[in-house]
Amino acid sequence: MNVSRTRHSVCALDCPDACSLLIDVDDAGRGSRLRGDPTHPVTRGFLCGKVARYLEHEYSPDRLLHPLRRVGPKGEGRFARISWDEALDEIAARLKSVSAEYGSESILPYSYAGTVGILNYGGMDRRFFHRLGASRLDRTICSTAGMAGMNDATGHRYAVEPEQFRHAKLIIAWGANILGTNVHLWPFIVEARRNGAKFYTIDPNRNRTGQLSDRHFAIYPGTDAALALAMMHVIARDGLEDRDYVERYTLGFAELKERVREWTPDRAAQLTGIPAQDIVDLAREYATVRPAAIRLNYGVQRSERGAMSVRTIALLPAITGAWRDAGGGVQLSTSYAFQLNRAAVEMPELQWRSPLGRDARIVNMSVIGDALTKLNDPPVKAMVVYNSNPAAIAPDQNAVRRGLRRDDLFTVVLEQTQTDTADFADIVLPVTTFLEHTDLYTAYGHYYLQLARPALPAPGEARSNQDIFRLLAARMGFDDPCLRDADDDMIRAALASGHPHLAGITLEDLEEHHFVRLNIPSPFLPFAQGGFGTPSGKCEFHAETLGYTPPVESRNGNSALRARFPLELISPKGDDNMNSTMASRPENNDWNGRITLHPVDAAKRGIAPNGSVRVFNERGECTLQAVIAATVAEGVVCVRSTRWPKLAADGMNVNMLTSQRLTDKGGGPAFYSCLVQVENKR
Ligand SMILES: Nc1nc2c(c(=O)[nH]1)N[C@H]1C(S)=C(S)[C@@H](COP(=O)(O)OP(=O)(O)OC[C@H]3O[C@@H](n4cnc5c(=O)[nH]c(N)nc54)[C@H](O)[C@@H]3O)O[C@H]1N2
Ligand SMILES: Nc1nc2c(c(=O)[nH]1)N[C@H]1C(S)=C(S)[C@@H](COP(=O)(O)OP(=O)(O)OC[C@H]3O[C@@H](n4cnc5c(=O)[nH]c(N)nc54)[C@H](O)[C@@H]3O)O[C@H]1N2
Ligand code: SF4
Ligand SMILES: [Mo]
Repeated sequence: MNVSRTRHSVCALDCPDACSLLIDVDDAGRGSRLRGDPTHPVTRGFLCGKVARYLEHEYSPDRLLHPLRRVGPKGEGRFARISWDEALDEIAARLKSVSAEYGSESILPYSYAGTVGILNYGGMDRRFFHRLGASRLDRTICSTAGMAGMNDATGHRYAVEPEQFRHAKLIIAWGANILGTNVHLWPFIVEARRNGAKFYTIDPNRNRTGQLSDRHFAIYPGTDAALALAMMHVIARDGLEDRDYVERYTLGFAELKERVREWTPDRAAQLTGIPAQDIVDLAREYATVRPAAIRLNYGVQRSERGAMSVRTIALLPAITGAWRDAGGGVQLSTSYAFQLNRAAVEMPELQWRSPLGRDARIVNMSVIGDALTKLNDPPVKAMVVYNSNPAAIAPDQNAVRRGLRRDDLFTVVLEQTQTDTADFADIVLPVTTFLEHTDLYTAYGHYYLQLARPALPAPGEARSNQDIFRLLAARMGFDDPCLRDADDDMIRAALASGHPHLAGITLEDLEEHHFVRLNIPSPFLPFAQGGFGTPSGKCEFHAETLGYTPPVESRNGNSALRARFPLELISPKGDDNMNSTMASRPENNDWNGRITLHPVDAAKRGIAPNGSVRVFNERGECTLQAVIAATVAEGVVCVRSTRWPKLAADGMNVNMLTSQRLTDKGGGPAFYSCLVQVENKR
């Protein structure tokens, strides 16, 4: 292989690690090898198994190369090639007519994080839809409940930096499958353990990470707040709080102490399934071993009380003073530190030049099923989908599909491959991968800002989201110069926020160095001396609003529902796919088509290993293969997400079962609060 040069890029998948990549490119411009950048302090020269093989996707015969128009019924997947001119003309004409007849808010963008690059995630598309007066999408599908909880706990949603985990003496992965979803944190944990640290996991599923821990706490789904409150009970009862930290930097500890008096380990044991003595041990150890780091990931907040779960957990380090130490505190997400000028990128003020002349209504993406089938003020008549695959990843698929099948809904899908969602499109537009376009990258698992330039040519007629929305704006006749801004103009606008974390960081720096650390101290100890984003600047406990309510769909929730659907279903991430991205690889399709049951639950139902089972509830059903293992507790079942429905024999995946019920705060989906029944398939 003739490697003519090595180029830089950044992995754009929705992963905390935001890896810095190196790609070998031969004389013909073809990429031959991908590897992690050894100079990046968190990537450290390696990639996860998924993206090490990304060139298979890049050069896959399944890549979409030309615009397509649907020629068969919706969902069937029959399309014919058309030119870009025809595609753009048709889209512009349809958007105009829908807007004229039903109002511009009948148009809905639907997107999430197929790429997390600032521009292609949310740049020219936002400007375009603002100018059009389209409905605004509330992008809640992943993390908003956790953000709300973290915000309640800390005000500023900062996090322990990954590099500091090496100094910890106790590390708790709390609803965080580190080996599967955040593997670049792992080497720091290995280093800490070599220096004597203990590593614990708190998770309803004893996955690879749990199997490698020193101790695993098999918590029942959605009961984390009860555990955290009982830990507070033990810490306060035994006087293990950091009195100095509590006095200087927190507010309301006396009331908190009173409030958690009722949260005895026995009471929490009933709810969480973790024995009372284990809760006592965990609380004592957490309060006395320093530094103590909690890696809290988003798994915890995909339950009905997800925000409260995150909030109570994130209060723990303020009680024990863990925030003082390098390697102490909580990491949920580092993203808050990237204080870019998003408004300059998205330009919400363009809404005032739209036919509406005001801010448009907001539609929550987590209830897209209802939005497409029930909204009436006005109904959704046109939808433009990009960076997302709602026909696989959105909850309550039967509702979603009823919506997507509507013949009076005009649907445009911007995609790399022919997903289930693309099968429902009227027009499909081929898009680039992150190796083929420019973008600016933040991260949610480290503190380095990165730039990527195209490393490979786009195949066929594929274009970036940025280019497509510029073209569409022109076709619609919008003459605002900002709808023609170049990528680099928008990156400069993003960097010019005036925030001290970005001071002095320029496009030229990023061009030269590829990644640049934010202007934050090293180590970054955001709350070592208070500094919380609250009115008092202290961590405010607000004990009167703390508490635990079981999810409706859980073993302690609605008993009538539980009598019919006695099993708690969680559907966490697959290790080797990224949501539905790369879930079409045969081995992932196979893995994601299995359900793990506890041996007792399997025996009760006469289910044999590898047997075909029907999993169902009031919303839908799905056929899966049984795996029988005590990696889940009795009463809990687990399916990896997210299979491509069209690759399953019955055309269904786990989201046939999940509900459109929203979290306590943040309007997120309660994917992991889901009751089902399982029986042998007849
Ligand atoms: N390999 C891989 N990596 C990914 C992704 C992927 O699909 N695959 N997805 C990316 C995305 S979009 C995100 S948001 C992140 C998410 O990253 P994570 O939050 O780490 O992923 P999840 O699998 O959602 O949940 C983490 C763990 O929480 C557990 N869990 C479920 N319910 C509960 C509960 O009630 N309490 C507790 N304590 N634990 C619970 C699950 O069993 C799982 O092991 O990962 C990103 N990285
Ligand atoms: N049951 C269950 N459901 C879940 C979850 C779960 O844990 N369990 N997790 C939820 C979470 S946390 C999330 S974040 C969502 C994720 O849901 P999505 O954000 O929909 O993520 P993906 O399934 O990866 O689909 C992203 C799509 O974007 C495309 N894409 C990539 N780059 C580009 C680009 O530059 N332009 C365009 N136009 N398209 C691009 C990819 O080809 C891919 O088809 O799923 C949610 N659904
Ligand atoms: S998916 Fe995550 S771990 Fe894998 S290469 Fe991308 S950023 Fe790195
Ligand atoms: Mo996510």
